[in-house]
Amino acid sequence: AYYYTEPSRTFSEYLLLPNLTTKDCTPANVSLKTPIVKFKKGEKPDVSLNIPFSSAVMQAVSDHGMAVALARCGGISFIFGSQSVQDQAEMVRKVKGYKAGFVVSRSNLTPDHTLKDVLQLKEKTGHSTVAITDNGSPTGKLLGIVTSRDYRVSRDAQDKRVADFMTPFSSLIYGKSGITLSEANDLIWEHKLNCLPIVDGHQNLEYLVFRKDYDAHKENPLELLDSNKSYIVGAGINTKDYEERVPALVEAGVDVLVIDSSDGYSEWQRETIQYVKANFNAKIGAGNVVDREGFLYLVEAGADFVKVGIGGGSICITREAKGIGRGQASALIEVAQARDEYYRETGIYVPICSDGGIVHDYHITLALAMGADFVMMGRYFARFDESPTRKLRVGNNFVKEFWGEGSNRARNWQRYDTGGKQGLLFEEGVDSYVPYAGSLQENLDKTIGKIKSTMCNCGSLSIEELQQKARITLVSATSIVEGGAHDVILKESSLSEE
Ligand code: MZP
Repeated sequence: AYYYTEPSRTFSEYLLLPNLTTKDCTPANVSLKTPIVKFKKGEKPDVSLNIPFSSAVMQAVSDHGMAVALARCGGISFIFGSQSVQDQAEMVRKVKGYKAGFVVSRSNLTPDHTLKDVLQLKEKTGHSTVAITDNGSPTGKLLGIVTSRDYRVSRDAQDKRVADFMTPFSSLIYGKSGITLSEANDLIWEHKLNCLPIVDGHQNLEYLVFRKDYDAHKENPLELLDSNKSYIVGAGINTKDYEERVPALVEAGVDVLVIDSSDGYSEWQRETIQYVKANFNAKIGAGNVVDREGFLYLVEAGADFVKVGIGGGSICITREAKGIGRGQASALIEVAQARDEYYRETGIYVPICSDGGIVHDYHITLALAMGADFVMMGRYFARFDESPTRKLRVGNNFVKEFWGEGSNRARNWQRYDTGGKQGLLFEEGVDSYVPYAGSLQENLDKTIGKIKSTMCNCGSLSIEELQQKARITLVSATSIVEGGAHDVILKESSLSEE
């Protein structure tokens, strides 16, 4: 056997040291844009994200609802593959069908309502809507609602609805213009117009809706309308039924595929990647791996990105059940070094995704600093309204259900299969609850705020800069204690004692 001399380590064993923060290094100037598929030096990746977040390929996390919500915030969901090919393709189709930018609908909302009210209305009516607020936050004043293509109202009624709805907001509505939405967008940006473009089902502009006090510099409604484009979505596949699953997903419009497996260093994965590359013009990630050899094997097989992590997931008992895995930080550091070396030698940059084991928000910043281009999270997203599971009351707390793909509940045997008899012989995941945490957007805003602030402490305005400049130190067990509140009597606990 080969013995590693260093123990394998987790994120909580590391801290970042601050670098000089220059005056222009403010959270507002930080960009979290990141590539998720490979690209050649000097070129741009075909698919990138505005925030380095992806939601896990899990029944309890990534359905079409989560996918739309996360894509709207700039991330991506990978729709779970442990369901029939038809059901998974249908979910992808639903996400791609959420084409925003068609009709402004009438509702009982007034300018005093907030995005929260819109979300409640959306839940009640089931309409797919994008709400536009004056400062982009849920508490901002509502400027308008844009519904999707499938919002059915007759032509006349629709016109009336637009007019009625916009009356409280608008100072002016221009009638039919005969230009396309993208032409309109160019005009709007060139002239910095304070307006919303409304288009018909053929993407031709029907109205420009203006609001007197609308400040186009504060918020870019066109970005929220994501123009002429649908939301980005990924989907998980396995190494067993890919010849049936991949064509259906591609046909449904999926943007990125990923082979979902607890151990990706296998000939099964190489064959799957090669099948996809030979038959489709599709992007495909592979994994999971925890070392240099696994990374290079998948890259040479043609993977567009590689997922890192075995056994660190919150619901995962693989390490206990089988004794394989590696501390997430050690795995990531080694794979990132292999990726950088590969880039220097070939000029091809292969993004890596740190998957599983993120517990605190700062773990995300650490993962990025250690070389991850984006992270994948299950537990984090499972806590929100948008995850597909039930919200329950346990004692005095609200919780959401969250179960592993290797649990008896999910029975995703393909994820753990190493050949041989089909079926799940033993469990590698648990069925659990996570504390309910509210809406995705509110929580993401906070997490992103923390990441950007830490990046400023590290003097970095982009993920790439953070990766180059970060100074990371190991912490001793005693100094971890020093990091929390200590040697004080916390007010909350002393009050509850009374
Ligand atoms: P976490 O964000 O909840 O800590 O981890 C989520 C990750 O755990 C998933 O993306 C996947 O890689 C992994 N996972 C999913 N199910 C299991 C299991 O049942 C698992 N063992 O390990």
